[in-house]
Amino acid sequence: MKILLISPCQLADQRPNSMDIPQLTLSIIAALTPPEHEIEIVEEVYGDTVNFEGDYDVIGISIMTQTCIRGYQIANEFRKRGRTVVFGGIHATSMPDEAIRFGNSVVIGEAEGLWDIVLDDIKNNRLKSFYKLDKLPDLQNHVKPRRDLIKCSSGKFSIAPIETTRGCPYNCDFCSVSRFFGTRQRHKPIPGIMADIESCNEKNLFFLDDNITGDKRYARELFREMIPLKKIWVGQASVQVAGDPELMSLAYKSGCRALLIGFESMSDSGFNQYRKTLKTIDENVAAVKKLQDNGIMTMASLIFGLDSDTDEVFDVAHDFLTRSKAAFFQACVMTPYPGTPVFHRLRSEGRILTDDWTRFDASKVIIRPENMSSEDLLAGYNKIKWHFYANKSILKRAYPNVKIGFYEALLYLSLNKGYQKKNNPGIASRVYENLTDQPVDFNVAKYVKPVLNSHTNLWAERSCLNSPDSLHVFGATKKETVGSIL
Ligand code: B12
Ligand code: SF4
Repeated sequence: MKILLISPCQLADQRPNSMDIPQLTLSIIAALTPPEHEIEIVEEVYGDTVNFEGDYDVIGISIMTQTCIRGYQIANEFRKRGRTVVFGGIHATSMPDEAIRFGNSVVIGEAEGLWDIVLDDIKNNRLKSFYKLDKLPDLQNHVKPRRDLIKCSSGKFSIAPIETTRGCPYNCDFCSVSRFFGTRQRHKPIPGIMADIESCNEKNLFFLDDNITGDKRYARELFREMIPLKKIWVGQASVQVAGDPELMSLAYKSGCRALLIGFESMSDSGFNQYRKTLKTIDENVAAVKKLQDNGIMTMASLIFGLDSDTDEVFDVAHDFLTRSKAAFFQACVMTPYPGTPVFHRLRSEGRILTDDWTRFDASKVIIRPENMSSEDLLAGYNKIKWHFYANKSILKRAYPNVKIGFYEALLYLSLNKGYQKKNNPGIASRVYENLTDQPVDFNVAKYVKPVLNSHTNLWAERSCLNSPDSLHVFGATKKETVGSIL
């Protein structure tokens, strides 16, 4: 069969600059595809165009919440032409009843162990609406991604995405990761990762893992093995890494130059709620400095609009960023992603202002916070980003970061200037709300109407309009059974 895999990109104004890191997802699905099939990949974010007239047998679309509407539009076009559409990805997993209205089938959760069955079922005309494994796949048998099918350069940088683990033990209530990938970290075997890295021509690597140092023993071994490869890499870790001098030193030697650290909350009660952060601002400042002393720059990731936040949170965050001289800053607005406890709480309290999924990108105010107005959240969010990426601030924060070396100085300056351009407050210039005559009922048909074709099953038509409760929770306590398909 001829298969087209698509990663859609929703908003026209996000296309050129929003994502500098290529996706690994579609190249993994391509690698899971039996060799008898022909595969093409389209990443809209890189300007690839979808050929709706192509003679494809199967269209696989990977959707995140903010890209799902575009994914549904693409699916409609293919279904008008009688093609078979299969959805997968974090949004399809969170909202399978929604996704099935636009596709012939939905893969809930990870594709390993399912994708070849889906293809076999399509070939034999017995495709089911939903496929889901009862247990998380074992990454010991992971496949080597089809890197020949993806682009690894964007703008000035050429960077290859690498995945070593899945799952996160922290289970933050606003995040879908531990609900999707489980609360226990699963690892890919290190020899396979080394072979994958060695096959990358790119000097620079990006580790997709939510917490590359989550399992310190595994991380130490991985970093030791990486030293002779002489790559440069960036990744994401929890702040606890700064408490382990040996791990920081090994990370640096293996090529680590910057880590995104999710500090998330800057308010006192938030510290308690999101335990992965250190207790006080002083401790967090000290952690960033320790990383700098070990040659590693920090991208501090903070979320604004948590229930524990008052408008004072912006001053606390500003103080933290100024004192720590963090190299980069990822400012997120609290976004209630479907399937998370925060979604249910805010929805039941009527605090989600829009059900337009395109606005769920963590950079737009779409909620009424508990302890400040939406307008104050927007103003504080815009201001703190603007201050951080002002020329004066870039200069003030430079020294401990650029002293690391020439390459690091270049990275510091180019990323800061890039983010300065991207973080123009104009981008998030208003609070996003539904029009007054449009209820926030999560009926996506307001934004894109499903097209029916001969494959559409009655169940999909009768199914409830949405079920944001449906994200399957894989917890450590869940009874693990042999994989079965719904
Ligand atoms: C790395 C990463 C990034 C990187 C790179 C993204 C990229 N190019 O891949 C960067 C930093 C650029 C980024 C940006 C953003 N990200 Co991000 N990112 C991640 C992260 C950490 C890993 C993604 C990944 O590659 N995972 C590994 C792959 C293999 O997993 P996967 O994509 O889920 O695919 C598997 C299954 O889902 C399934 N599958 C997926 N698609 C399909 C399709 C078919 C047909 C089938 C059968 C199966 C299938 O099979 C795959 C293999 O099992 C995730 C968290 C996470 N752990 O997933 C967040 C995550 C995906 N990001 C998130 C967000 C919000 C964003 C941003 C909006 C943040 C922002 N404000 O800028 C942007 C949006 C970018 C965009 N695409 O428009 C959220 C999405 C939430 C949601 N419900 O949509 C996540 C889940 C993080 C979170 N804490 O909630 N991100
Ligand atoms: S926000 Fe980060 S630490 Fe919290 S559950 Fe998500 S991935 Fe884990």
